[in-house]
Amino acid sequence: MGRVTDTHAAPTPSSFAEEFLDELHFELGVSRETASPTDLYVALARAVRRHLVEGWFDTLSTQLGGDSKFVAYLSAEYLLGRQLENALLATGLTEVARDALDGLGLSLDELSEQEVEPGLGNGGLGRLAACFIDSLATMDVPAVGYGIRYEYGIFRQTFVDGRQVEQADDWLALGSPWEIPHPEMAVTVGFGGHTEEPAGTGEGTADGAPGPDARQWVPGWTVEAVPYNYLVPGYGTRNVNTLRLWSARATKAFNLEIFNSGDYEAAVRGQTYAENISKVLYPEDSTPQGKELRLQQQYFFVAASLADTIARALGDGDLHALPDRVVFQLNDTHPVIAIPEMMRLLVDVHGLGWDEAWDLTRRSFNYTCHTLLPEALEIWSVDLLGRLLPRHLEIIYRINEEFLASLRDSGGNELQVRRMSIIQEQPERAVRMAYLATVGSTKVNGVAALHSQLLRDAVLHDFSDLWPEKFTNVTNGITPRRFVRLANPGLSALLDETVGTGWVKDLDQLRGLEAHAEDPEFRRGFRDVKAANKQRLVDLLATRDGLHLPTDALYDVMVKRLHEYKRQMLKVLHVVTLYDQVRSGALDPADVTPRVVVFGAKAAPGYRMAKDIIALVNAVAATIDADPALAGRLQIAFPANYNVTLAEKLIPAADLSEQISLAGKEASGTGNMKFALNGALTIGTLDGANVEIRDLVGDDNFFLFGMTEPEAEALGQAGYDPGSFYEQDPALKSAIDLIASGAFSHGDPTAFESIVSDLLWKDRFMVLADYRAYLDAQSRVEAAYADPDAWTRSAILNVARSGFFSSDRSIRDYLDRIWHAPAVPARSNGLRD
Ligand code: CR6
Repeated sequence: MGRVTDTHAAPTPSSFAEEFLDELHFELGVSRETASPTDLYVALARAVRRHLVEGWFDTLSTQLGGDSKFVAYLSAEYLLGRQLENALLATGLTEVARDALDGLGLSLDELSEQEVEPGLGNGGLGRLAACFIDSLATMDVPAVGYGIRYEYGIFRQTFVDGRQVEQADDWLALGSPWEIPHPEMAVTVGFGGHTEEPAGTGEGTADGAPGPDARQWVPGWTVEAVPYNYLVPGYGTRNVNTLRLWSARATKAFNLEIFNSGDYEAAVRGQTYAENISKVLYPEDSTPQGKELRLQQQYFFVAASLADTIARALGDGDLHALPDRVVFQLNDTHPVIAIPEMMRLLVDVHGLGWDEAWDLTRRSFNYTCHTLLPEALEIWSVDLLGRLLPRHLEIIYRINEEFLASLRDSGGNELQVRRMSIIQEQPERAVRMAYLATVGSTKVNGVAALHSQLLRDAVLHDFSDLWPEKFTNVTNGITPRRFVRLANPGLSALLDETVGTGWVKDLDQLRGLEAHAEDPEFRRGFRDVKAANKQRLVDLLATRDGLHLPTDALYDVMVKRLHEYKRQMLKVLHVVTLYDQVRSGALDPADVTPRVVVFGAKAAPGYRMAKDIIALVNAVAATIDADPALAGRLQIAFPANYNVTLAEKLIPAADLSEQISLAGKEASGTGNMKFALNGALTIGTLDGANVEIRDLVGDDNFFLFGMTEPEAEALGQAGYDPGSFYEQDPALKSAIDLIASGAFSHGDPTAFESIVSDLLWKDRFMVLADYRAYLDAQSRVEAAYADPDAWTRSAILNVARSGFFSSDRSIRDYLDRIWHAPAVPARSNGLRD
């Protein structure tokens, strides 16, 4: 880095301006006159980053020096969102930077807009990981987030003729000022090859000699994992934690061998092959595809992270101290190959006996399950695993053998043994990663109370019978820094005035708002904030998407990945019904509550039905737009490429939050929490964390509808017939017939045939069964919205009572129930003195 920055003296606009220009001139090598907006942004980001580094050094030296325990969060996804504003907030430099830039004739807000968000995740799971590392840093917990530095994150979505088209997300194209690469710290990761007897087997000595259970893995090829550090600043603390993302690079040996054989082209091909590993994020949310490259990605980052963790936790220390020094959290099944990898390290590399190694491994790992859909539980064929990771497959077999033997010993019958086997036999032999995770972990948690209950009762029922104490719940949360403080400055100012500024770190303080829900003055202020947020959104969507939207309408928002279980179709049927009723004269347009229905959703590129639903939403939007009868009354806005950046503008503008999944299918949801905390009322089913939201905000302030999970289950058991709902409800029949008639597809009745026939004949997620209840609930929404004062009161109570959904609380729960890793506040090290 160019010059030493004196971070002891509080930065002033002029010292900050100097740092900014230093970066621009001496690091980027461009002058003020020739700098592009991107150059200016990058210089700004780097100037801000300087102010994180000292806290980061202090954090590292405090944590590494002592004998504290640290959390290693293993996650294949981190959906970070933009970094600049968050870093400014954490360093308290927002106003200094703004003034500094003003003085140079530049605008902080305009430069912030240049940042391309790192979209290294698909949806809720990746965003949860990002919220968790924010909370860990804020709470001074020693923690490292480990993951993959995908060269291409989640695709950019555009619409062509209303259909989704994916474009590569080259987020690194203009440089990435937030990362610090360390090629000199690369870790070698092996793949393929075979296993053999190690030399000197049976000697079982310490110091790395092979123990009695050791095998020697001779990989067929290797790649290097290069760490890239991202600084994760805590809010209101000196602490700056690390997010370490691994990037794949070809090893020299890998290339040389082929190169020496004279085939230059093959050598380069090899390099490309190796580097493919971290090339692209798989765009499936919840439903994995089981591709070989995906398993390579998983093992790649896990192997590098474990090597790193052991070095960090133990240095040259005693392996037996491992569970006291580090606790691994497996974010879903994606990193579960870490369990056999840890066994391999302990048994084959460090010479521990099997039983001892297994004890240490189990005590160090914990597993979070994020799903209820059976198709979302990862399974790897033994064929593929054996080819890619032969030693790991042997280890998994032995883990399974011993586990099944223990089941039989304790009287388990063969049926039970078969059900619980880590290896499934049909339709092909494959490893059930969720079972491996459960057997190899101390604690298994679900992500909302209902979800954890269903894990115990259904998905992992046999295991919870066997080990009831292993199962626990940690309800998800969201960071109030990004999703309230930064996303909703108007509300934040109002909160500061009303309950003080402590809420940003202690969200329970929002309770103090309750008393003000009855105060007309406060309500007016609250309403003004919502109106300003709508205006901000309308302005943004006008420039971003060319949409023309009213501000004086109910903003009804459904943003999340497109998935049948989330039931965007139910929302479409509601809109189509309104349109249909106006069209047929059954409903006077003057009686329609002015409403803007906002959708935001990406579909997995190979998910046909999801893409058809996107096309239908756009088609309905266009048809309604073209109909003067609905002008100013009903409109659909579907901005393309929903991402974290857009969410930060959309959520604060919402009046109504759509959380309408079939009960028993959405593990938790986290968007639901963001909306409630920004003063939207939820219309929702009793699913995931909706249950807890409703318990907390009160039934009067929540629009509940639809079947409960046991009801949906019973209907399925009884033989669900969607056609009977269609036949019995004229409005539903008419809406579906309208879609089938081609009314939204220029008269082409085939355009949405796949959707219509699926609804009528299959409807796996029971959209039709909940249609009537949903429409009734929407009528209750309209009635409530007609009374602005009562609505505002409910919205205020939603904010006041949702403090529980801070990710700080989630982390506290993880600490108390699972991790037991005390906070270690960073001590100033006087590094620059
Ligand atoms: N798709 C769940 O479906 C949950 C998040 C985070 C999900 C969602 O309900 O809120 O995880 N699951 O826990 C998976 O990704 C497997 C998700 O984001």
